[in-house]
Amino acid sequence: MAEALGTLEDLPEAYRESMTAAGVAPLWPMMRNVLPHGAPQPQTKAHLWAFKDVRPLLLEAGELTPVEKAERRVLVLSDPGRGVGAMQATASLYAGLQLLLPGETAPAHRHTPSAARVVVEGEGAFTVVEGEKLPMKHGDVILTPGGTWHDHGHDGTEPVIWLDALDLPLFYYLEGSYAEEGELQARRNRPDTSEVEYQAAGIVPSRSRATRVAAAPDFPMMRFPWDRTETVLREMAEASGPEPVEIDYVNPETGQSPLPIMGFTVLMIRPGETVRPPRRSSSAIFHAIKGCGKTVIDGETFEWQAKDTFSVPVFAEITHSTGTEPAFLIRVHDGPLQEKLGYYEERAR
Ligand code: GTQ
Repeated sequence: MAEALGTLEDLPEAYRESMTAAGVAPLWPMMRNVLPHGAPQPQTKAHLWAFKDVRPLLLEAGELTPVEKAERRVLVLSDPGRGVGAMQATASLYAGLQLLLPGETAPAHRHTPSAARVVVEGEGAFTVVEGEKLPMKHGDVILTPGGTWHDHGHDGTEPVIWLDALDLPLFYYLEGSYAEEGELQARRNRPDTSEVEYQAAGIVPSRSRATRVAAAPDFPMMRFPWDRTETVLREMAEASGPEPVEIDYVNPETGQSPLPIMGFTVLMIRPGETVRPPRRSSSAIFHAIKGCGKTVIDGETFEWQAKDTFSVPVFAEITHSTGTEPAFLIRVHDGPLQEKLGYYEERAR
């Protein structure tokens, strides 16, 4: 067992002042902060944002702030471990709820961070990414990869709300976050690739054509429609044993995560089922697409309903359960980033 390390107070006042004047600081009082033993000590605090609480505030923002004054009309889900106003829900993940009213347009821009949207409420909105028009239906996951032009529009009659997840905190930390503004994009006159080339598993365009089909070649499929995900999950639940029913969204050309930093899974919790995932080095944002249930996170119980969102810190011990109806939880996580950095880890419990 290592000895307790020296503290700042152990050092003579005059020496501390001389260090400060020289612009240096001793490592050893901070050693266990920057390199804690065994596992990280996250600043992130698990939190649930109930849709019923945020929705009225978002609709009020629709009256108070025209989209022209907002560019993106978003209420950011701030990690309570960092305080309201923090532009992050976990260390690496930003989450916000965005409102677009009928007839509004959120202008075209592109930025270094990547984004993904999960449609929460309302019909008729769409996102255009590199000219590809992606319809936004309830539960759909829509990608806007870093560097791609994107604008949002709305042809429907009711407000549309979606959850934004971005890898923005990392880019900001790296001093690599910036945006450019552009003109609204001309739209390709065809359905998005999820409705054509990538509508069925195991079928992809022949390689020579693949690059010509995609609006953004590294991101051949930028919309993951909800309906067929639910169908697959329900059929997996019927056909499989007691193991948890969970799917990953992947780039259909590579089988890898569809974005470089963020990954996406959908978990179906069967009626009466309890799911105990391993402790993971990744942090996550969960969003309930359908159903209700509860999740115990490091001993704290969060009861959630459809359309609620909650955050989970790194290495948390979590247990999900549900009542008499199946529930569907999407999980946005930073596992792909951690895989690339070579430290993604799961610990059995
Ligand atoms: O819709 O492009 O929540 O650029 C934050 C930054 C949404 C967007 C956010 C963004 C967007």
